[in-house]
Amino acid sequence: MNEVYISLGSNMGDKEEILRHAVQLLQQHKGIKVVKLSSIYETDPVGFLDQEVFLNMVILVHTSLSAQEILEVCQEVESELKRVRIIRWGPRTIDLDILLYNHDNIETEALIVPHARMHERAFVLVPLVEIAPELKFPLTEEALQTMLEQVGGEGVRLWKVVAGVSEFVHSES
Ligand code: A4P
Ligand code: MG
Repeated sequence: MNEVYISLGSNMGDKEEILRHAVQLLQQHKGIKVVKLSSIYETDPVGFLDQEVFLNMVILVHTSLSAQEILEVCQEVESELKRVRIIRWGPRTIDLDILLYNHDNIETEALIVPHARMHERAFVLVPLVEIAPELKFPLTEEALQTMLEQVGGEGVRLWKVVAGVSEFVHSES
């Protein structure tokens, strides 16, 4: 069984419903079990600034799939949710990024894990540290908590506490 942390972000339409739908689609996959969800955070856009605020969260899944297979599933979920992307780092209905796959370092043409920019992004580190406070970054063995302290939590606000996986997946907003 592999432990995979995935970051979800949305800043178009009914963002909470889109996050919920993405988690539902992942959960429905027979090789994937969603085991933990962070709270949902409202976050100021990073990169391309002139766009709506995001809702971000991080989930932990247990899976029999390889990292490449998980990437493909994430991309299917993204296209299922009709992601429209015009500008790099610009608005998107949903973006799924693989943050960590076990403690592995992966570098292929399609996939870099740990995610290349996760260590500098409060919108990733705040929810990740919430559900995995003990975790260390695979490349440096630095505590994620320490990395978060260096980045600071600016622009990331707690928006909604999520009760649990089944409550989140089955409730309606
Ligand atoms: N790829 C490589 N490594 C990975 C990985 N670990 N997980 C490749 C997922 N994909 C990975 O991604 C482009 C390619 O990255 C994929 O084909 C895959 O093979 P994409 O999702 O199609 O493109 P993108 O989303 O525009 O780029 P990227 O790099 O995912 O964007 P970022 O860097 O994730 O930035 N501000 C806030 N507050 N909240 C956000 O969620 N998100 C972004 C997106 C910018 N600003 C944001 C947020
Ligand atoms: Mg992406």
